[in-house]
Amino acid sequence: MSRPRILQNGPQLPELEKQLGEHFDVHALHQESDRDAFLAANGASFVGIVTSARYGANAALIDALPNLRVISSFGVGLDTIAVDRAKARGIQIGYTPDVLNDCVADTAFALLIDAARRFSESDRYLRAGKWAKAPFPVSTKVSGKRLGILGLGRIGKVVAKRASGFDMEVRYHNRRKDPTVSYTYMETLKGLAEWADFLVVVSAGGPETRHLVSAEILAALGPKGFVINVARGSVIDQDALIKALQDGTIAGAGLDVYDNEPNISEVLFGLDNAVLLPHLASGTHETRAAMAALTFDNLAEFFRTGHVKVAA
Ligand code: 8YV
Repeated sequence: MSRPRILQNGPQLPELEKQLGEHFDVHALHQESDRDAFLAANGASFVGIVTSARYGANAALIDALPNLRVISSFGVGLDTIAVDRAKARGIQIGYTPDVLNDCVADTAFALLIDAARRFSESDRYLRAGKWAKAPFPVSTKVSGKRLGILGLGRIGKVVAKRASGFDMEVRYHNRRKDPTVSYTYMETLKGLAEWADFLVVVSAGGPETRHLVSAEILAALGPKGFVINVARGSVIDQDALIKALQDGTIAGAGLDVYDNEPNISEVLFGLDNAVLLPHLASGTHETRAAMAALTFDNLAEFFRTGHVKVAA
Protein backbone atom coordinates (compact mmCIF):
# COMPACT_ATOMS: atom_id res chain seq x y z
CA MET A 1 0.00 0.00 0.00
CA SER A 2 1.36 3.44 -0.83
CA ARG A 3 2.10 5.74 2.08
CA PRO A 4 -0.07 8.85 2.55
CA ARG A 5 1.49 11.91 0.94
CA ILE A 6 2.07 14.70 3.49
CA LEU A 7 3.12 18.26 2.76
CA GLN A 8 5.49 19.70 5.38
CA ASN A 9 5.19 23.46 5.87
CA GLY A 10 8.27 24.69 7.75
CA PRO A 11 11.05 22.81 9.55
CA GLN A 12 10.36 20.44 12.44
CA LEU A 13 12.59 18.82 15.08
CA PRO A 14 14.98 16.35 13.37
CA GLU A 15 13.60 13.38 15.34
CA LEU A 16 10.05 14.23 14.27
CA GLU A 17 11.10 14.65 10.63
CA LYS A 18 12.78 11.24 10.81
CA GLN A 19 9.71 9.57 12.30
CA LEU A 20 7.38 11.23 9.80
CA GLY A 21 9.62 10.10 6.93
CA GLU A 22 9.45 6.50 8.15
CA HIS A 23 5.66 6.40 8.00
CA PHE A 24 4.59 8.90 5.37
CA ASP A 25 5.66 10.19 1.98
CA VAL A 26 6.68 13.65 3.20
CA HIS A 27 7.57 16.58 0.97
CA ALA A 28 9.08 19.80 2.40
CA LEU A 29 7.29 22.76 0.84
CA HIS A 30 9.68 25.20 2.55
CA GLN A 31 12.53 23.78 0.46
CA GLU A 32 10.79 24.57 -2.83
CA SER A 33 12.12 27.66 -4.59
CA ASP A 34 8.85 28.27 -6.43
CA ARG A 35 6.16 27.32 -3.95
CA ASP A 36 3.20 28.34 -6.09
CA ALA A 37 4.42 26.44 -9.16
CA PHE A 38 5.07 23.37 -7.03
CA LEU A 39 1.59 23.53 -5.51
CA ALA A 40 -0.08 24.08 -8.90
CA ALA A 41 1.66 20.99 -10.31
CA ASN A 42 1.48 18.71 -7.25
CA GLY A 43 -1.18 20.05 -4.86
CA ALA A 44 -3.69 17.31 -5.66
CA SER A 45 -1.31 14.56 -4.53
CA PHE A 46 -1.31 15.58 -0.85
CA VAL A 47 -3.79 14.33 1.74
CA GLY A 48 -2.13 15.87 4.80
CA ILE A 49 -0.17 18.88 6.04
CA VAL A 50 2.31 18.82 8.89
CA THR A 51 3.08 22.29 10.17
CA SER A 52 3.68 24.29 13.35
CA ALA A 53 2.13 27.21 15.20
CA ARG A 54 4.82 29.34 13.61
CA TYR A 55 4.31 28.38 9.95
CA GLY A 56 0.62 27.43 10.09
CA ALA A 57 -1.54 26.69 7.05
CA ASN A 58 -3.24 29.69 5.48
CA ALA A 59 -6.33 29.67 3.26
CA ALA A 60 -4.27 29.79 0.05
CA LEU A 61 -2.33 26.68 1.06
CA ILE A 62 -5.47 24.80 2.04
CA ASP A 63 -7.16 25.83 -1.23
CA ALA A 64 -4.16 24.58 -3.21
CA LEU A 65 -4.64 21.03 -1.87
CA PRO A 66 -7.99 19.73 -3.21
CA ASN A 67 -7.58 16.29 -1.59
CA LEU A 68 -6.45 17.53 1.81
CA ARG A 69 -8.02 15.59 4.70
CA VAL A 70 -5.87 16.34 7.74
CA ILE A 71 -3.60 19.03 9.21
CA SER A 72 -1.30 18.28 12.13
CA SER A 73 0.30 21.27 13.83
CA PHE A 74 3.19 21.34 16.30
CA GLY A 75 1.90 23.88 18.81
CA VAL A 76 -1.22 25.01 20.62
CA GLY A 77 -1.79 28.31 18.82
CA LEU A 78 -4.17 28.17 15.87
CA ASP A 79 -3.88 31.80 14.77
CA THR A 80 -1.74 30.94 11.73
CA ILE A 81 -4.11 28.21 10.54
CA ALA A 82 -7.23 29.00 8.47
CA VAL A 83 -9.34 26.86 10.79
CA ASP A 84 -12.76 27.84 9.39
CA ARG A 85 -11.62 27.24 5.82
CA ALA A 86 -10.35 23.76 6.73
CA LYS A 87 -13.41 22.84 8.79
CA ALA A 88 -15.76 23.93 6.01
CA ARG A 89 -14.16 21.20 3.89
CA GLY A 90 -14.32 18.62 6.70
CA ILE A 91 -10.53 18.66 7.09
CA GLN A 92 -9.44 17.52 10.55
CA ILE A 93 -6.98 19.65 12.51
CA GLY A 94 -4.72 18.09 15.12
CA TYR A 95 -2.66 20.25 17.50
CA THR A 96 -0.71 19.96 20.77
CA PRO A 97 -2.54 21.56 23.71
CA ASP A 98 -1.95 20.66 27.38
CA VAL A 99 1.50 19.07 26.97
CA LEU A 100 3.05 22.56 27.06
CA ASN A 101 0.98 24.07 29.89
CA ASP A 102 3.64 23.61 32.58
CA CYS A 103 6.50 25.12 30.62
CA VAL A 104 4.51 28.10 29.34
CA ALA A 105 3.19 28.79 32.86
CA ASP A 106 6.72 28.43 34.27
CA THR A 107 7.94 30.95 31.69
CA ALA A 108 5.14 33.39 32.57
CA PHE A 109 6.20 33.22 36.19
CA ALA A 110 9.89 33.51 35.38
CA LEU A 111 9.15 36.65 33.32
CA LEU A 112 6.96 38.05 36.09
CA ILE A 113 9.63 37.58 38.76
CA ASP A 114 12.41 38.78 36.48
CA ALA A 115 10.55 41.94 35.45
CA ALA A 116 9.63 42.79 39.05
CA ARG A 117 12.96 41.93 40.68
CA ARG A 118 15.01 43.21 37.70
CA PHE A 119 17.19 40.08 37.64
CA SER A 120 18.15 40.24 33.95
CA GLU A 121 18.86 43.94 34.27
CA SER A 122 21.00 43.29 37.37
CA ASP A 123 22.91 40.59 35.49
CA ARG A 124 23.76 43.15 32.79
CA TYR A 125 24.73 45.59 35.57
CA LEU A 126 27.10 43.10 37.20
CA ARG A 127 28.75 42.06 33.92
CA ALA A 128 29.27 45.71 33.02
CA GLY A 129 31.44 46.03 36.16
CA LYS A 130 29.07 48.49 37.84
CA TRP A 131 28.56 46.60 41.13
CA ALA A 132 31.88 47.67 42.67
CA LYS A 133 30.92 51.31 42.07
CA ALA A 134 27.37 51.25 43.46
CA PRO A 135 24.86 48.65 44.67
CA PHE A 136 22.07 47.69 42.27
CA PRO A 137 18.82 49.58 43.03
CA VAL A 138 16.00 47.92 44.97
CA SER A 139 13.10 46.39 43.07
CA THR A 140 9.46 45.25 43.50
CA LYS A 141 8.27 42.40 45.74
CA VAL A 142 6.32 39.59 44.05
CA SER A 143 4.91 37.39 46.85
CA GLY A 144 1.53 38.42 48.18
CA LYS A 145 0.70 40.68 45.23
CA ARG A 146 -2.35 40.73 42.93
CA LEU A 147 -2.20 38.64 39.77
CA GLY A 148 -4.64 39.37 36.94
CA ILE A 149 -4.91 36.75 34.22
CA LEU A 150 -6.23 37.61 30.77
CA GLY A 151 -7.36 34.26 29.36
CA LEU A 152 -7.98 31.70 32.11
CA GLY A 153 -7.75 28.69 29.80
CA ARG A 154 -5.56 25.61 30.01
CA ILE A 155 -2.32 27.56 30.49
CA GLY A 156 -3.92 30.36 32.51
CA LYS A 157 -5.14 27.86 35.08
CA VAL A 158 -1.61 26.55 35.57
CA VAL A 159 -0.35 30.14 35.96
CA ALA A 160 -3.01 30.60 38.66
CA LYS A 161 -1.83 27.42 40.38
CA ARG A 162 1.78 28.68 40.37
CA ALA A 163 0.53 31.94 41.95
CA SER A 164 -0.77 30.14 45.02
CA GLY A 165 2.82 29.22 45.91
CA PHE A 166 3.57 32.94 45.98
CA ASP A 167 0.54 33.78 48.16
CA MET A 168 -0.92 35.89 45.37
CA GLU A 169 -4.58 36.70 44.96
CA VAL A 170 -5.78 35.76 41.46
CA ARG A 171 -8.54 37.33 39.40
CA TYR A 172 -9.21 36.87 35.70
CA HIS A 173 -10.98 38.17 32.65
CA ASN A 174 -12.33 35.94 29.89
CA ARG A 175 -15.13 36.52 27.42
CA ARG A 176 -17.29 34.61 29.88
CA LYS A 177 -17.10 33.65 33.55
CA ASP A 178 -15.75 30.13 34.08
CA PRO A 179 -18.11 28.29 36.46
CA THR A 180 -15.47 25.65 37.24
CA VAL A 181 -13.09 28.01 39.07
CA SER A 182 -13.37 29.98 42.30
CA TYR A 183 -11.14 32.90 41.26
CA THR A 184 -12.93 36.23 41.05
CA TYR A 185 -14.14 37.04 37.53
CA MET A 186 -13.72 40.62 36.38
CA GLU A 187 -16.34 41.72 33.85
CA THR A 188 -13.92 44.03 32.08
CA LEU A 189 -10.25 43.86 31.23
CA LYS A 190 -9.94 47.47 32.37
CA GLY A 191 -11.28 46.55 35.79
CA LEU A 192 -8.81 43.67 35.99
CA ALA A 193 -5.90 45.93 34.98
CA GLU A 194 -6.87 48.57 37.55
CA TRP A 195 -6.95 45.92 40.27
CA ALA A 196 -3.81 43.95 39.31
CA ASP A 197 -0.16 44.45 40.18
CA PHE A 198 0.73 41.97 37.43
CA LEU A 199 -1.33 41.41 34.28
CA VAL A 200 -0.45 38.09 32.64
CA VAL A 201 -1.64 37.63 29.04
CA VAL A 202 -2.35 33.99 28.17
CA SER A 203 -5.29 34.32 25.82
CA ALA A 204 -5.37 32.90 22.29
CA GLY A 205 -4.11 35.04 19.40
CA GLY A 206 -6.05 35.92 16.28
CA PRO A 207 -8.43 38.72 15.25
CA GLU A 208 -10.75 38.36 18.28
CA THR A 209 -8.04 39.25 20.78
CA ARG A 210 -6.03 41.70 18.64
CA HIS A 211 -4.87 44.73 20.67
CA LEU A 212 -7.10 43.87 23.63
CA VAL A 213 -4.31 45.26 25.78
CA SER A 214 -4.48 48.83 24.50
CA ALA A 215 -3.01 52.15 25.69
CA GLU A 216 -6.11 52.51 27.90
CA ILE A 217 -5.56 49.12 29.56
CA LEU A 218 -1.88 49.88 30.16
CA ALA A 219 -2.83 53.21 31.74
CA ALA A 220 -5.27 51.31 33.99
CA LEU A 221 -2.48 48.94 35.06
CA GLY A 222 -0.57 52.03 36.14
CA PRO A 223 2.99 53.10 37.00
CA LYS A 224 3.51 50.30 39.54
CA GLY A 225 2.04 47.60 37.28
CA PHE A 226 3.74 44.99 35.13
CA VAL A 227 2.45 43.23 32.02
CA ILE A 228 3.61 39.73 31.04
CA ASN A 229 2.86 38.22 27.61
CA VAL A 230 3.31 34.53 26.78
CA ALA A 231 0.36 34.42 24.36
CA ARG A 232 0.79 36.24 21.06
CA GLY A 233 2.30 39.63 20.30
CA SER A 234 -0.94 40.64 18.61
CA VAL A 235 -2.90 40.65 21.89
CA ILE A 236 -0.99 43.76 23.04
CA ASP A 237 -0.83 46.99 21.04
CA GLN A 238 2.97 46.91 20.83
CA ASP A 239 3.40 50.60 19.93
CA ALA A 240 1.30 51.52 22.98
CA LEU A 241 3.35 49.13 25.12
CA ILE A 242 6.66 50.62 23.99
CA LYS A 243 5.37 54.10 24.75
CA ALA A 244 4.06 53.00 28.16
CA LEU A 245 7.45 51.48 29.02
CA GLN A 246 9.30 54.59 27.81
CA ASP A 247 7.23 57.13 29.68
CA GLY A 248 6.62 55.16 32.89
CA THR A 249 2.88 54.62 32.35
CA ILE A 250 3.64 51.07 33.55
CA ALA A 251 6.59 49.82 35.61
CA GLY A 252 7.76 47.03 33.35
CA ALA A 253 7.05 44.12 31.04
CA GLY A 254 8.08 40.52 30.53
CA LEU A 255 7.65 39.38 26.95
CA ASP A 256 8.07 36.07 25.12
CA VAL A 257 6.02 37.08 22.06
CA TYR A 258 6.00 40.10 19.73
CA ASP A 259 4.79 41.59 16.50
CA ASN A 260 6.75 40.40 13.49
CA GLU A 261 8.76 37.57 15.10
CA PRO A 262 11.67 36.97 14.90
CA ASN A 263 12.48 40.38 13.37
CA ILE A 264 11.12 42.35 16.31
CA SER A 265 11.25 46.11 16.72
CA GLU A 266 14.75 47.09 17.83
CA VAL A 267 13.27 49.89 19.94
CA LEU A 268 12.52 47.13 22.46
CA PHE A 269 16.26 46.40 22.86
CA GLY A 270 16.77 49.78 24.52
CA LEU A 271 14.10 49.33 27.19
CA ASP A 272 15.75 48.28 30.45
CA ASN A 273 12.37 47.80 32.15
CA ALA A 274 11.42 45.02 29.70
CA VAL A 275 12.60 41.42 29.96
CA LEU A 276 12.72 39.98 26.44
CA LEU A 277 12.72 36.27 25.62
CA PRO A 278 12.88 34.85 22.07
CA HIS A 279 9.53 32.95 22.05
CA LEU A 280 10.90 30.04 24.06
CA ALA A 281 8.09 29.30 26.52
CA SER A 282 7.50 25.72 25.36
CA GLY A 283 11.16 25.20 24.50
CA THR A 284 12.36 22.49 26.87
CA HIS A 285 13.60 19.04 25.80
CA GLU A 286 10.72 17.39 27.63
CA THR A 287 7.90 19.57 26.32
CA ARG A 288 9.13 19.79 22.74
CA ALA A 289 9.46 15.97 22.70
CA ALA A 290 5.87 15.66 23.95
CA MET A 291 4.68 18.14 21.31
CA ALA A 292 6.53 16.22 18.59
CA ALA A 293 5.04 12.92 19.75
CA LEU A 294 1.54 14.36 19.65
CA THR A 295 2.12 15.94 16.23
CA PHE A 296 3.04 12.48 14.92
CA ASP A 297 0.28 10.67 16.83
CA ASN A 298 -2.37 13.03 15.45
CA LEU A 299 -1.43 12.05 11.90
CA ALA A 300 -0.96 8.35 12.65
CA GLU A 301 -4.29 8.13 14.44
CA PHE A 302 -6.05 9.94 11.60
CA PHE A 303 -4.83 7.41 9.06
CA ARG A 304 -5.80 4.54 11.37
CA THR A 305 -9.21 5.72 12.53
CA GLY A 306 -10.23 8.75 10.48
CA HIS A 307 -9.83 11.03 13.52
CA VAL A 308 -6.84 12.88 14.92
CA LYS A 309 -5.98 12.17 18.57
CA VAL A 310 -6.42 15.78 19.77
CA ALA A 311 -8.65 17.84 17.48
CA ALA A 312 -8.87 21.63 17.32
C1 8YV B 1 5.61 26.74 19.69
C2 8YV B 1 3.68 28.20 20.37
O1 8YV B 1 6.76 26.28 20.23
O2 8YV B 1 2.44 26.25 20.73
C3 8YV B 1 2.44 27.41 20.34
O3 8YV B 1 1.41 27.96 19.91
O4 8YV B 1 3.67 29.36 20.16
C4 8YV B 1 4.96 27.56 20.75
O5 8YV B 1 4.74 26.69 21.79
C5 8YV B 1 6.06 27.29 18.44
O6 8YV B 1 5.35 28.37 18.01
C6 8YV B 1 6.00 26.18 17.41
O7 8YV B 1 6.00 26.69 16.17
